[in-house]
Amino acid sequence: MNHNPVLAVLKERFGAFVSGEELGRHAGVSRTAIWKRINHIRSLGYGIESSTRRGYRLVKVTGKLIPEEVGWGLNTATVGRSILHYDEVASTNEEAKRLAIEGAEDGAVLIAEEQTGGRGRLGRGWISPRGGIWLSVILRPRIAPSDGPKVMMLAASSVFATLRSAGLAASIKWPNDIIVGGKKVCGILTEMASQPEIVDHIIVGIGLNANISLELFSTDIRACATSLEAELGHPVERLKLVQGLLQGLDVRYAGLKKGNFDSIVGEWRGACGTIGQEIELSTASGTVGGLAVGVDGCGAIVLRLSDGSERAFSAGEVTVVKR
Ligand code: BT5
Repeated sequence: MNHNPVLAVLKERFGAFVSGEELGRHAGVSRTAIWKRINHIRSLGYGIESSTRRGYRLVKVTGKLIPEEVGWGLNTATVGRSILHYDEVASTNEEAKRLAIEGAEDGAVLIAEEQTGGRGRLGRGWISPRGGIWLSVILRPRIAPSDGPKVMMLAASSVFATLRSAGLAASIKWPNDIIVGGKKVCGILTEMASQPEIVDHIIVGIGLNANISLELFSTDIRACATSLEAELGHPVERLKLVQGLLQGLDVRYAGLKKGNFDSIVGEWRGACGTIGQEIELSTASGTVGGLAVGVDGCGAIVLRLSDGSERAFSAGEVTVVKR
């Protein structure tokens, strides 16, 4: 997915000079036209040195999650077929919704370095400074709206698997928080638009606190949030994480399209640290306690109450009761 042959050659030969003539040959343009291309690549944040005699050499790659980086070597069928990058945007989910309505393709990905109006669930906000991974994926599965929650589950499992392969002991907290070291490192916001019988599109918004200093959070948020950098004690390679995540989403999305719902629910359940625990659930109408025995087909949590009855709750904040 690299539409920039000049950049491709410079990357392959990182640190070595490549003549303008050779670059021109790869790009199918004249040696003099290369100058313009080089300036464009510089504007993407790459460091390129030039020498009249020897040509150009790449000395610094961009640290940004631009399509030229994320798409490079990405081996997916659907997710990431098109990638859009924003240096700053209000919310990638908002932007994705707009593009989905305009007909954006299945699997389109939007990534921002920073969000100024990041959104959480139920009208809450999401703090999204530079250093994090803020992205949305537009999915168009041909499924019934009642199967929509499986998309939320496959997204959480993808983040879970990505973090596990990065060596982090992650777990999922119902409904869809990813927890590391007892604190929230990632939140997911899925938003669905559908006809009565069939889904039109689902926006999967993923906010992962990658290289974020916890000082940027208010004391309230700091009490329950963490970042990968804080947990590991060193910055993470965002590019690798994003590519792993998109790959993970792609595989699971292919499964969903084939109707492999059981394996999606099964994987999510296995990763969910909430199921099997005594919890307290605070809902709009009060707090209930019980044993979390599972989730129903709508993604609602099923609690076994003290009288032995079971009840499903579709929203609420979970606190695990320490015994
Ligand atoms: C979520 O909401 O966890 C869903 C967050 C989804 C964010 C992504 S980023 C890309 C895409 N574009 C968007 O605009 N959104 C998505 P919720 O469970 O409602 O959690 C929100 C609450 O978590 C807030 O009220 C804060 O208390 C807290 N919070 C805010 N920013 C946080 C952060 N960066 N890390 C951890 N907690 C945070």
